[in-house]
Amino acid sequence: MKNYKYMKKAFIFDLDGVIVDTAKYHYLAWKKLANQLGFEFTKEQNELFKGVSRKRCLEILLDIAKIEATQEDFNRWMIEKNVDYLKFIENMDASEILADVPRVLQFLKDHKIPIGLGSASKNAKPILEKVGLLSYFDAIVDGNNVTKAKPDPEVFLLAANHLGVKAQDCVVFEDAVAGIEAANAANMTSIGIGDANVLSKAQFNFTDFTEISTDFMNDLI
Ligand code: B16
Ligand code: MG
Repeated sequence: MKNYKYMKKAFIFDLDGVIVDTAKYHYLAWKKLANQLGFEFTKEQNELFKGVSRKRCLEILLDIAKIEATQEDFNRWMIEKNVDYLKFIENMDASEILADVPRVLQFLKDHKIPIGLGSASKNAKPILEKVGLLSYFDAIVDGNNVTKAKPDPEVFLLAANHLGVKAQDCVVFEDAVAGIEAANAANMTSIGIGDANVLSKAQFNFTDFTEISTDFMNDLI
């Protein structure tokens, strides 16, 4: 007997921290820039950057170092960081996909459920291509398509729109607090991937996809 509370019609995935762990490459690129500007940037500080747009990350970085930049410096550092980041992700491949993500994607494909991406990254598409997952996605909404960053729901609402599904019929997988807030604000079912204490506003919590059973997925669809 179907649980009529759910019957979800589309699933939207965040990228960094959900499908792949690109946070470590973002960290290396931001650290390189920080060191070049004469200060240290720690892994703990990098936590603040998860799910946050590139522009906002640089603003936070400069705040940490109490550096006042001209618009010209700011723009140049944004470009430099991204050039370095692209070098770090150049050789990414399928081995970097987080555990059991392909199993859940395949489950959705097998059940003909539309799949979307909702990421803050402007590099989302090439990353999905490198790791060989691009063909799973029916809609990709990323940092190139939105004007408002998470926790604004724009990215997920746009993805639902592209998938042709009502917001309340969508499920979102997210690893960032701002992403969970965005999913909740969009009136979607939010699933936190990571530390349940940090992602306490999520409707469901899992440490990673290995904890997501087929029974659970069956209950949702
Ligand atoms: P880019 P997500 C986010 O990806 C990252 O978590 C965040 O650290 C990064 O600053 C942001 O993408 C922008 O990335 O510089 O590639 O445009 O978690 O929203 O998939
Ligand atoms: Mg993320």
